[in-house]
Amino acid sequence: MAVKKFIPYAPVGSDWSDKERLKRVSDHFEFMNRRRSLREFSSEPVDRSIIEYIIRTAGTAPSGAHKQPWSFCAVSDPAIKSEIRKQAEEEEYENYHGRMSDEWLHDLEVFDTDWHKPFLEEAPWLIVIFKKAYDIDKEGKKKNYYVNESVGIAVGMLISAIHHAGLVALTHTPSPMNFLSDILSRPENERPFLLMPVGYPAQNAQVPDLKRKSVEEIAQFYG
Ligand code: IYR
Repeated sequence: MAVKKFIPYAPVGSDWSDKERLKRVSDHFEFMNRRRSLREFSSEPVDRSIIEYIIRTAGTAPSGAHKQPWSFCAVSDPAIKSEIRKQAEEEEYENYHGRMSDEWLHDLEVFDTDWHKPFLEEAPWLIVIFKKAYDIDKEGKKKNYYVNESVGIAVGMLISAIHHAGLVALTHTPSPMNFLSDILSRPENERPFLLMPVGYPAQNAQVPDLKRKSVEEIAQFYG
């Protein structure tokens, strides 16, 4: 039997008034609503300590049975970035020349994307997120639970921490992306989940003119 050990929860904000709470939550919404995915990065360096804190924040995410089934590989080495770009572009070339359906290509028109991925070299950091399908210890394989949900939540928190730092990112999923395991020499139990260039926006960077769904469109209240 595992030992059950509980400690007191240290509550946050128990002394806030409703007014204060509403102000905080609406300010936070306005702040998060300014986040955009970018494809144009400045090559200005970002301190490793900033990236470390962003990853620490992602590591506070909840996970199935608290297994924390994630691994964040932060790459700033130009030779590794260049190899990642080369192999990602090889896959993306195939995607844009036959592997993606006409409907998919049509849906991507507003983003003006193609198989070229210069941001994979221009951004000062690439954070490659791996999910751990299972863990391995001295006794052998150990099960992880709700791995996609857990890693998805952690990446959401990573994105939010990147925005909080005044940096920008792109959630990029070259497909297939097994090449990332080889380039970064990841163990057999880790599978690539997302590739995220992180840095400052390029000067005069542009983003597509997208609209977000309203709360009425995304929420249903019962009671
Ligand atoms: N992976 C390709 C295509 C692509 C797919 C989706 I879904 C996007 O939201 C954007 C792009 C690429 O990165 O170009």
